[in-house]
Amino acid sequence: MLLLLAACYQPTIRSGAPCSTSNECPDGQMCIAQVCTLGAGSGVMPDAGIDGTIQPAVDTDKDGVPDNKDNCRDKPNIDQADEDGDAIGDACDLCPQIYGTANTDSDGDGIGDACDPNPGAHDTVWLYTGFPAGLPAWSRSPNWTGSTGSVVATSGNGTNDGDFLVTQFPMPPTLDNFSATMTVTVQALSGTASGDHSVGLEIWDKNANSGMGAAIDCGLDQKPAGSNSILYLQDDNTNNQPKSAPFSWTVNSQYVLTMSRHGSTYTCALVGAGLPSLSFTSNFVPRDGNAVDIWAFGTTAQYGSVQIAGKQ
Ligand SMILES: [Ca+2]
Ligand SMILES: [Ca+2]
Ligand SMILES: [Ca+2]
Ligand SMILES: [Ca+2]
Repeated sequence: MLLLLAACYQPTIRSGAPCSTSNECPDGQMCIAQVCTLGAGSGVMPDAGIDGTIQPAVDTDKDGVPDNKDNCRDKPNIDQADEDGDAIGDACDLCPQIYGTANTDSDGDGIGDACDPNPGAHDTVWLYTGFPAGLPAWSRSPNWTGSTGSVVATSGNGTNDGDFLVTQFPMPPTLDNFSATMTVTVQALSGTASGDHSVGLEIWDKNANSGMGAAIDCGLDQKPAGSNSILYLQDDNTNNQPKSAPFSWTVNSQYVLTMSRHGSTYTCALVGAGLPSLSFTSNFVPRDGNAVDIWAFGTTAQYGSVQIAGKQ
């Protein structure tokens, strides 16, 4: 008798529940106006067990996102953030800013080879943010706004213009070997047409802590009317030894820019095959856990993420 009852029992998931984030519903229901409605839909969230009953969807990391939709099944990441859009969530992407890299990690420190500041030594991520809550409470100039997943600076290019946001990370034992990487999209050239337009990363100097001039800049720059488009590395403190390489950058394209320091050698590079890289040595000493900022000059620039990693 019990067997007969079990065979006849065919529970139905009630309709009227909200659809999933990807507009899916249980089998037999359709997502209409974000509500699961009885119909001919073929949802995938619950799975039919071998006895015909409806089983809850598997959610290994219990973050509320079923495994068949979770871009990081073993780490809770309800936001499903994926900065580089390669379908590997930031929470488990060994290079969250670099699209499609093989997720290999030769030194096993949790930082992928393609973005490891010291590929043969153990490093830690001092800071990673995809700006999930918009503008963080960091030191900055006035002209910043934020929204979920990015921040934007709108800067002029006069004598007193230029906008910066100081990234903040826990002070490590040494700042000898580290790299800072950001994703940036210039949305518009702003300021005067006759002035420079640029974006970049900057490392502030510990011993010349007197303002924006006391730093080393790594950035993209265009002279008036879009001419002389370059990647450049420059010691601002003494305005000397500038290095540059031609690079024809444009608005509304996303770039990944990285600046590293290994001992007294500074390197500025665009991430990607065949893209330019520049290096020089300097006696600059990064000052502390506020050593790095991102900045804009004569541009409206959107920053999607910043990562700073180095030796412990
Ligand atoms: Ca997850
Ligand atoms: Ca990713
Ligand atoms: Ca590594
Ligand atoms: Ca490493």
